[in-house]
Amino acid sequence: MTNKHENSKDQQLEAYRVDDAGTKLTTNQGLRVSEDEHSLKAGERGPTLMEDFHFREKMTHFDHERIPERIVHARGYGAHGYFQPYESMKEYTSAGFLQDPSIKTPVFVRFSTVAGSRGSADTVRDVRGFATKFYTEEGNYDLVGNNIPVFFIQDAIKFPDLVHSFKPEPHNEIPQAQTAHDTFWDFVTANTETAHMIMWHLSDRAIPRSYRMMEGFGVNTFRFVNELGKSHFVKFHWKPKLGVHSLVWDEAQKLAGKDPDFHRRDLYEAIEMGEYPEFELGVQLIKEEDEFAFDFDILDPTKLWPEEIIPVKIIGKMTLDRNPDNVFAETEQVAFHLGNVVPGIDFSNDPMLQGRLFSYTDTQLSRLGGPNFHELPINRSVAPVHNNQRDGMHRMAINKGQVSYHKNGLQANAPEPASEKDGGYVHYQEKVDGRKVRARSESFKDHYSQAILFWNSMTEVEKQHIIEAFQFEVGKLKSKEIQQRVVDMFANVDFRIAKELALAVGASVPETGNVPDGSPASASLSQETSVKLPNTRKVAVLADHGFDYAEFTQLKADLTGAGILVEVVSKNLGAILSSNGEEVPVDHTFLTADSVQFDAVYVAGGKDGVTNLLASKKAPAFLLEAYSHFKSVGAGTDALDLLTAAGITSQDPAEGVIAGADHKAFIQAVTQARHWSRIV
Ligand code: HDD
Repeated sequence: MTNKHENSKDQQLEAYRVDDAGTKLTTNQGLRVSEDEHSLKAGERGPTLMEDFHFREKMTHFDHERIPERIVHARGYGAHGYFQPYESMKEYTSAGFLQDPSIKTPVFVRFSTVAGSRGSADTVRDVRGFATKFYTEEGNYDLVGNNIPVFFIQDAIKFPDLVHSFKPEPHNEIPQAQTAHDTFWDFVTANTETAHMIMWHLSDRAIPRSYRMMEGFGVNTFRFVNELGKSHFVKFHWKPKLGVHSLVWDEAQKLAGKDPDFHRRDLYEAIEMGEYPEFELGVQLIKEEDEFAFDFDILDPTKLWPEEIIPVKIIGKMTLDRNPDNVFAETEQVAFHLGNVVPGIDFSNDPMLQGRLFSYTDTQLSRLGGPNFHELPINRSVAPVHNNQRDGMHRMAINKGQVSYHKNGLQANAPEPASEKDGGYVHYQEKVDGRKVRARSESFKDHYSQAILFWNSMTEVEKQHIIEAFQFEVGKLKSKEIQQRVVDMFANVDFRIAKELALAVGASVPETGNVPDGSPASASLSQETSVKLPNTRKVAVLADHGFDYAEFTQLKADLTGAGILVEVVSKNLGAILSSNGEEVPVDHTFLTADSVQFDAVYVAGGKDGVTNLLASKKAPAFLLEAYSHFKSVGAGTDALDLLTAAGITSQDPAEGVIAGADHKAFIQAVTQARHWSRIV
């Protein structure tokens, strides 16, 4: 079902789209150009002439093609879509787009990494940004979140320090898009409020399998206000329909070289093939009067609200169904700001939220070159814009008339402030009483209990990954002193972390851990309980001349029938010939593709085909690498030799090793994604 709201942004963007197909080349002044390969010269071998306006215009524009990248979240990728509520949220908020389940609101989402430059790799260990712009009929509403529900620091004034510590070190600009260096861990150990977020940062959450398979969180505490003026504190969640899944670290590092665009490619391709990513919107709500009812401060952004205590209410779904036409115009120029709210949504006194409210608009002024960035097509509200702001760089609106001030008599006081009943935004009238102090509340002083909660909630495999991530990150440090400080700090979370880290980096093992017994766990924090689906999982089928065509065709039908994507990898591109003379096109060679780009690997059946695969060393290596990343490995009839050549036992096979052309079992294994029992 479509409605006028759903298409409002697309229709607005249509006015700005340019299609160059079938057109004549012109200058920016509309003058047709007769020639575009030679500059205007005094003689064929002579100097270029000043009067060559075409050369000058082309070159000047090129010279200024780049704009400053975002100071954080520089590398990102976006998509259009829509949001639709499941039910009216009238009881809690007057926000128009949350009232009517029949109304679809257009959205634009930008996913990002935080630390790296615009050209860095997608699969680095990092927090992922998850920013959503809702183009509502009441103006733009921006939900600017991350894929981790808490943050490193408690007060926005420390954000520049945090960012300086994780960016490449200033004296040599090394390392790119990594936190495994001295300045970051120096900051962490000097600012122990980071402990909880560090646990998430070193967990599998920081190496997602796909943007489509990660959660999103608004992080800060906001307010919902209903039409009667009643307020609830609210935290926002995005829950992916495909479940929450991750890469393994070795795979993530290899992907950073083999396919630095892994996540953007995944998102782009899924949308192009109609596999639209879906995320449900959830809210946790706390009554205003319960502000102090918990053993943590609900305004502290280093704390989550355990879902067992404050359940997540699922209130709607976002579907991303269209790739941008132009990444620069849309994804790069989009400007988010969590101060972009609509009536019914308001702020809390969370000291990080308060500081963020300044930073986002401010940063766009230098990034997008002046105060008119709201007029860029991707940033334009679909609600009409009328005010007395004027001029500035690149102004596009042509405001008519004599009047540009308020109050006025010459234009009957228009544009006129709207009453609350008429949609005018009225701030929630929270009573505030306090002295001006540079201080932090006592209630923000607990830095460890939720780091412990997170650790307690992990499965054994997830704990192992966290310890290995500690060993990697801290093992890269040059300073022995900082290494020891990390060991000592995380002894406050778990003694095992401290001990295994100390052993790995040659630091002293602390006497004991400092953790209270019987501390709680929260089931929602582990990824292992997440939904597992076969949809859009990618399987590499290794095949060569002489493969069994009937079996291959059946395999492809069975896998694609389950929603799994199948790509053929062989020695050479072109087509491979089956034992009965049928042809199948090859998608990749062993040089152009690697096991890390797939979720599972299958060896096509057929004796001659397998013998041909065995002749190359590449096929067994491909298989073994997938196996070592705990992925499913399958083999068709007569294909066991390749598994044996790879060192993967075929007798008494390990979990996720499916021999004998058992397609059903293979699909189940692929759905499972990783087979952790193989960890020795
Ligand atoms: Fe931020 C960008 C998310 C804390 C200052 N932030 C930015 C983006 C996301 C977040 C997703 C990228 C938006 C896009 O795709 O264009 N930031 C967060 C979250 C935080 C957070 C979830 C913790 C709750 N940020 C934070 C603080 C400050 C900033 C404390 C400063 C006071 N963030 C910025 C910024 C950026 C930004 C400098 C850089 C580019 C931009 O805004 O547009 O203003």
